[in-house]
Amino acid sequence: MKKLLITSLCLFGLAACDRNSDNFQPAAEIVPAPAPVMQEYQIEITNLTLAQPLSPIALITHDDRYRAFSIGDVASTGLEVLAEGGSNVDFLAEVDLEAGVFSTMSAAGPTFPGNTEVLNLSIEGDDVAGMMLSIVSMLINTNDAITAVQSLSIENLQPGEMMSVMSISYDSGTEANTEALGTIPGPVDGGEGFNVLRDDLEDQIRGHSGVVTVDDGMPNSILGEMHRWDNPVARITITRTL
Ligand SMILES: [Ca+2]
Ligand SMILES: [Ca+2]
Repeated sequence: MKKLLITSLCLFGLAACDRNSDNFQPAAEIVPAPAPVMQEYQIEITNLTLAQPLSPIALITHDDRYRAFSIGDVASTGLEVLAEGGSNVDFLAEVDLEAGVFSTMSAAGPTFPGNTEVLNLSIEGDDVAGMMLSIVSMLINTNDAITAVQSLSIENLQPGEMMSVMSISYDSGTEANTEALGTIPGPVDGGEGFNVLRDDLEDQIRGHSGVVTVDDGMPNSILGEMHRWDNPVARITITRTL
């Protein structure tokens, strides 16, 4: 009996050993996820005008499927709100829904003449192929003038390198340039800003012809010669810092 019992235990033991061997799993090795590769950029926007504060800068990263606008376009409602009143909230909400848009950002406040707004952009991922920047802002002592940089490629910018471009002005075409009291949201007037109907005649985005002002014979203009500008409106410097 003893012998049989020993054999039986031995068989059981072998079986148990085999089973344990089959199921043996080494403790899972915990491999930390690789840290994301980051590209970092500093974007400086300098207001070159004498007396045209720029509304909070709207910054968009995207690829070639997106374009903020083209000459001859009818401005979207969001762009009309930005161009007449200076708020970029509706514009960026529209942009966020567009194909090819990676990110949107707004400056916290206006950029006053001579001042420089600094925005910092971090892009997560190991590839910036096709990456572009667009920037839109209103000249707020106007009826509906904007300045913009469109589809600026940053894909070849290496760490430590910088590039600089100038932005010109556009008429959003959503309001006649009456320069009249009550129609301009900037500090020269404190007027209404956005109005979907007011003097909405042209409905076509064009290069801006500039302002006339009371100093150059437009009697009802609340603007003076200080509010004129010659292009460019802003200098945009992009430095890749990482
Ligand atoms: Ca206009
Ligand atoms: Ca309008």
